[in-house]
Amino acid sequence: MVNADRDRASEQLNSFQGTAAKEGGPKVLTTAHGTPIGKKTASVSVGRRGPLLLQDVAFVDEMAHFDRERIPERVVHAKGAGAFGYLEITHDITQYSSADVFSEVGKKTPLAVRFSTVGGESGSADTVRDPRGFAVKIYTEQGNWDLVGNNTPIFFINDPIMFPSFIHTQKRNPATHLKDPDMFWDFITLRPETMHQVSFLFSDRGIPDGHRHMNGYGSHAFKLVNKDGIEHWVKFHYKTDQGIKNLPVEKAGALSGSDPDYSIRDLYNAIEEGNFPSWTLSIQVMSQDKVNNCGFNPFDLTKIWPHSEFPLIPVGKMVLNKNPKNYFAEVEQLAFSPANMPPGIEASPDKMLQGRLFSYPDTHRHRLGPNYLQIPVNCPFKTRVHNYQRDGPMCTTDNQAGAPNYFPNSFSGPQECPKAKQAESKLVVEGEANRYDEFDNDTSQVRAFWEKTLKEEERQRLADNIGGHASDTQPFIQARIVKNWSMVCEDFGARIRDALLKHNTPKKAEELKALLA
Ligand code: HDE
Repeated sequence: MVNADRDRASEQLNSFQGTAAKEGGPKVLTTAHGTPIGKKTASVSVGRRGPLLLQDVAFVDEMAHFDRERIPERVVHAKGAGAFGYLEITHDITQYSSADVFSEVGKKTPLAVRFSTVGGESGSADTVRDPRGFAVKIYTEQGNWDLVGNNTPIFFINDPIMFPSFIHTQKRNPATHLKDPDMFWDFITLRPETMHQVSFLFSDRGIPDGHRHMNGYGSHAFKLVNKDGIEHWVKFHYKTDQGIKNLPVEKAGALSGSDPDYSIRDLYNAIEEGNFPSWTLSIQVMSQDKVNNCGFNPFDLTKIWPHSEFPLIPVGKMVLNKNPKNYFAEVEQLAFSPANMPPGIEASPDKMLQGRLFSYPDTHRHRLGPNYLQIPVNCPFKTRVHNYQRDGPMCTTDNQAGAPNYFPNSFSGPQECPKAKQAESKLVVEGEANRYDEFDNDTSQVRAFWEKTLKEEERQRLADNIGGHASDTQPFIQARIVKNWSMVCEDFGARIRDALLKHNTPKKAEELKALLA
């Protein structure tokens, strides 16, 4: 019986019981190899007081599996919530892309989504200040298309070689095993390209109110290719139809203690109640000509494409209408990769994207094993996989039975697809191979965010949030924060300085003043 006075997440077990009753009541308990178990609450012991016998197969079966329950959690984005639904195309963009998913207005394609925080472990609180992951896997008839984005259109860095170091600064200090603000702000201030994303992160949008009230961004530029081989560069945007809602800092802090799973619960309940969240998918489009004449590098992930110049073009609607039946099977094992793109959608030269094309499948092979694409939630079930890959741990399919395992062959093994060959764009590149470590000193987009996007009270909260968080760092790092943000705008830097002076101990405030004098 379901109790109406409790939320749907709390009532999950009652709801299972209701379904089981309709299906004839509880099933017979068995070992993993299917043998019925007569007594589950006692192991076989010699006499009342033990010892135990190794011949108690049911005990060994249970314990040995328990000993292996954990797989490595995601190194980033470990805490998350998943759901299922569909993408419905509402506008024709076949002039830009030949991808089957966009082929006709009204077309619906099933998908899986996972929202997440980034830095914390899988048991960490949902309401922390952190970017949110916004990963969408669309099961298209031409294979899976994964858009593995965040709730921000930009990122901290623009070269993937910096990513492990950057992430380490958000993790625990190697000796104390504590979060360490010195590590974070030291790195941030040594790499000024982070300022755009840090300014976004410490603004009100840095703590979304659950996962339903935030936007998602593909963030990188991608290339769309149409049926005639014409190419355009695009950015993908998922705008929430629920409206943006953020949590005030105090409420978020309180929730971290009282309901650390706030966002998971909110999403689960909304879907269970039939209040299906949705997002509007749009693209920004840039021609090659524009790329050549753009005042900034449009493939630099620390930059946005201004909407005034590159307006949103509507594409479709994403609706989430189904909760996972089992979290581990369908969410923990969900494996996204920006490298999963059907013909008609391709990578851009964005260095971060290029680095990610390698990193994600690599991580999945480590976390889930080389046959991770056979796991139902990862399997491109709208098509069939035919290739020359075989064997490996945990092969759970027929391993492509008797089909030839080498190519080329004369025995009807899978053949190349001329249409896919035709759809693939040609890439012309030239240049000197080098390690280009350059901050282009262009802070104009951060300044525009501060001056034009934010209202007065939002500006003050942003400066306070930075000052409050960074007041735990050493004065020499604080001085660098003020110096860097003053490069964006004198007013921005001055307000952070004031916030630091307010939050610092009197001794640190004096030291900071001396350093800035
Ligand atoms: Fe990720 N990222 N990332 N990332 N990322 C992972 O993949 C990585 C980046 C994002 O719900 C990992 O399966 C590198 C940008 C999301 O399962 C890992 C770089 C953006 C998720 C990984 C980046 C993201 C991940 C960890 C720098 C937004 C969660 C476990 C080049 C545009 C997906 C895993 C989910 C997860 C690597 C930067 C989004 C290690 C090397 C930029 C939403 O592979």
